[in-house]
Amino acid sequence: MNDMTPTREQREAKLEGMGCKRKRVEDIRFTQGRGQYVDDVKLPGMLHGDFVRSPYAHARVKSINTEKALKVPGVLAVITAETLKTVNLAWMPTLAGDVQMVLADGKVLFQNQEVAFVVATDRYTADDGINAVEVEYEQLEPQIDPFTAMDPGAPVLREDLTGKNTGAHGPRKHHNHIFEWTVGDKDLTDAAFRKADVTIKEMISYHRTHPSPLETCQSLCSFDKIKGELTIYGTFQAPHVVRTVVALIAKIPEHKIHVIAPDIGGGFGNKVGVYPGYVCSAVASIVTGKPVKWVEDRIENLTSTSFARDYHMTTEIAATKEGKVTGLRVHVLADHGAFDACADPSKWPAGFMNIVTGSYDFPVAHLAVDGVYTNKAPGGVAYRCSFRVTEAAYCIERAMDILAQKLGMDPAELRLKNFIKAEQFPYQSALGWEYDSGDYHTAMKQMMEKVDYAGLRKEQAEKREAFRRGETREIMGLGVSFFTEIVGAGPSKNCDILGIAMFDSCEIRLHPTGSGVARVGTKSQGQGHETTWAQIIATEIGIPADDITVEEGNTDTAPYGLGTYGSRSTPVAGAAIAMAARKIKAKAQMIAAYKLEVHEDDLEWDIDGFRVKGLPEKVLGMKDICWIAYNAPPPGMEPGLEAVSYYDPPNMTYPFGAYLCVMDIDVDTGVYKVRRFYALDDCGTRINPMIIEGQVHGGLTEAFAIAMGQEIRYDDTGNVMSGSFMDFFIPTAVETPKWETDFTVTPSPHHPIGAKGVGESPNVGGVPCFSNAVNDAFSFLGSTHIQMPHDYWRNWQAAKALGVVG
Ligand code: MCN
Ligand code: CUM
Repeated sequence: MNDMTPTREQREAKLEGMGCKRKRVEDIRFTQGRGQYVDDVKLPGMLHGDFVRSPYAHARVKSINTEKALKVPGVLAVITAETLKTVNLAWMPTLAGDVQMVLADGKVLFQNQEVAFVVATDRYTADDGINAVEVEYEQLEPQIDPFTAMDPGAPVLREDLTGKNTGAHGPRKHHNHIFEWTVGDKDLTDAAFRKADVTIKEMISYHRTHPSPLETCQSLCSFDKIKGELTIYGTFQAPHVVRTVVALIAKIPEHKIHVIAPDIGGGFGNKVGVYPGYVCSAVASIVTGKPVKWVEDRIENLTSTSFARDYHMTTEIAATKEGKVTGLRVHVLADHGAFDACADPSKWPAGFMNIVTGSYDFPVAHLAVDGVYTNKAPGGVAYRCSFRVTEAAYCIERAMDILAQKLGMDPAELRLKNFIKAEQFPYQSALGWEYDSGDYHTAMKQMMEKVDYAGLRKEQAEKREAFRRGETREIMGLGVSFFTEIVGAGPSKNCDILGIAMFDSCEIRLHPTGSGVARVGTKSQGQGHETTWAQIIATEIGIPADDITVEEGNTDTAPYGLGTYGSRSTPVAGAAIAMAARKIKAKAQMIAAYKLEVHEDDLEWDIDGFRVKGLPEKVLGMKDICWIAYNAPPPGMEPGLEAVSYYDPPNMTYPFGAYLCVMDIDVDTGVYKVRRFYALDDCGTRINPMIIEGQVHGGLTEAFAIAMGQEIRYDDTGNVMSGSFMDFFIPTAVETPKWETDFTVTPSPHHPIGAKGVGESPNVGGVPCFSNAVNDAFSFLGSTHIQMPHDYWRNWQAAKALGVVG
């Protein structure tokens, strides 16, 4: 061996495979302003469309007069529901089995609903056209409060559903009822409550909020009349699904539809749903024969596209006096707005809310969810939610604290007492899930040790005494949260979107000189897939990550996949990538065996190639194998080195984490300070620790925003009170706390590389952690549950209600 031969460590390092903090390759273009977003795409002769929107939450549309608008120089068309009816597109199916107006058809059902689409030579002219469209409305009584939506005298919102007593998810109890979904054993649960030593009951609300990505939703459609082909550029988290749905609805053959999701400036779930803008820009292109672009502004994004949460959860826990939980009963009132446009796998009207038993060994549980219509924007689920896991985690984590308070137990101790034990995995939950793996006690204890939990509790006790003595006006809260996520939708046996099974895919093609391209069915919106997917391949087949280009988002080139949301990319596509790589490796092994003149079984894999067992000098590197595969394959073998894998996972993956927040609140002003925030995440095998840390930082910042101030609010008549960043809290670096991150590793037993998702975990675990910190701070003054968001004003209100400020 001469001095130039790289060591094993050097060979390994060169790959930048799994476990490496590889720098984000996409950032080379993003940080230089060279990203290519939808609004950067400019096609010849392109027109611009924009919406006339409703000022009212509930009104009859008596007439729409477009005459004056059409006379505005530069305005080429005004599309209304009447126009859309000629192509059968006035209404569109939602992802939740409901239908939704594309443009107001006889009625408007929420403020800022799309009423007409004005197409003009530029955006400003379109706006002039909007101002010239005359709409006559007759105001109707709005239904804003979900709690009275099913009252006998509540106004009828959805006239199109008149006489329909059954919806997509079963019987409807009232004209504003969407569905009732129940899971679990009611009789056994009721019995557990009758026998319980201790019970708690609380209405825990997770308010309405919005993901508000930096880049709003947008599309650019171009219909080629000669070829009969439709090209759609759009901010799509799931481009293939868009193509299939367009093919089914517009009756254009699927191969004549080209969907391209270029760079996306943040999705956070906002870009899963289908919006009227997409449909209108496509129809407008067909009508005008020109490409038509639609770009939302911030107000439109915040007030009309997919909101998140809006779950009101009446939660009860039964327990023994020693603090062992014996039953959980939850009823949810879900406010879905005007149309049920929730983005969940079809069979799950309330997503994976039935993970509400959390990390605890509940012998029995029962969950019932009622969805109702109100005069608010439709949507639901979006915002780092893992399909309602955020709501479930908030519900159970708040409830466990309330139980601890009632029992006079420490909240961390109560959790340790009730955790599912490591030896119980795979664990069958009372509400029907099989948790694949976990080690909760180790994670919790690591957290408690790292933060000196006992020391913090001691300090808190002293501060409480000082507060009682009148020596300080500051109260201290310790927020504990422990969450279990369920990500990786999903096994096609229980997960589909509009009948499309939720597998994912990867195609890898290696080139003769030892580099290659990997095309994947997912679509990054900032998660760094171009970086991490290449790392999986690097480790699997020994080609440096830098030599692999990763492509996503073009339905003409990428294999069919279901896209990126629900932290499914690593659990599902990550597995497809490893499996495709393994197919390549299997062929490479045959080539190596032939070349090295041994039997395949006599070879072993070694970092970046094969070597003959017991003969470490007899090696053939992967780069050489690539050349041979094309230029001198073994007799009878097809040339080339490529593979494709479609992966249908056997189960979801179950990441988890232990978080702690230390907060100080000044009761006289309500001003809080996050003194410390510690987040331990376990997402199984870690592909890129730096990217994971970035995901956790981002998710915690969003959790902080939601728990501590962010809210989409409506007044009694349905006016949106938080339609811009003046009123909707977006934390900047100034407000954002410092994050301490940590981890344990419990690999998923069924995933080819043992990885679980992580993108949504910090939001799922973060919100209850902040909220528990605020509630813990106030608890010694006699409160049990203070509703989010915990902004300064509400903290001060809470202090006032507890009688500690005048
Ligand atoms: N990762 C890893 N090791 C693991 C798990 C994940 O290195 N064990 C890496 C992955 O390779 C990937 C990233 O972490 O680069 C996120 O992976 P994953 O958890 O699989 O989540 P997805 O890629 O499916 O992303 C979706 C998730 C969701 S649903 C929302 S919402 C969200 C989030 O990601 N939106 C985001 N994070 C976001 N981050 C940015 N910057 N922008 C968004 O819009
Ligand atoms: Cu639910 S927000 Mo993400 O799944 O795109």
